[in-house]
Amino acid sequence: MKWMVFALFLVFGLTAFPQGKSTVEFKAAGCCGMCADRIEGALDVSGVRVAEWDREEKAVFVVYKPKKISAEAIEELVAGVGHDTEHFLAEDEVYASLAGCCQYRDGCPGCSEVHGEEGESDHDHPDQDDDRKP
Ligand SMILES: [Cu+2]
Repeated sequence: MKWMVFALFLVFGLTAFPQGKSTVEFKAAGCCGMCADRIEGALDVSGVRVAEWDREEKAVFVVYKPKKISAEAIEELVAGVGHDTEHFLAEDEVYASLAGCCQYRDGCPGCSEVHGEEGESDHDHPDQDDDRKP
């Protein structure tokens, strides 16, 4: 009898993500907290439940509804605001419009001066990142 309870528990544990949610994680280039805001902002769309960009890992973790949006489309959204991902490259024009400290292709040149060592959140640039999706 005990094993049955355990088995049931296991089954329910595995289906703890109801309503057909999926997760995806992919690399996305970026530098700082502004990049995080930009990337996460781009993923503030219908079908995406959770979007988090990890600055250390340079990776985006996303919880989404596969019925509404595909993992591919999610990556494209990130590339669309200027951040290269595993499978999509941002357009040069969009990339060029990123704030100086977000120029990750040049090794994030402005980051150390602008943000210091740990200054992730206490910087505020003029609104240069209004290139988000409507
Ligand atoms: Cu940045």
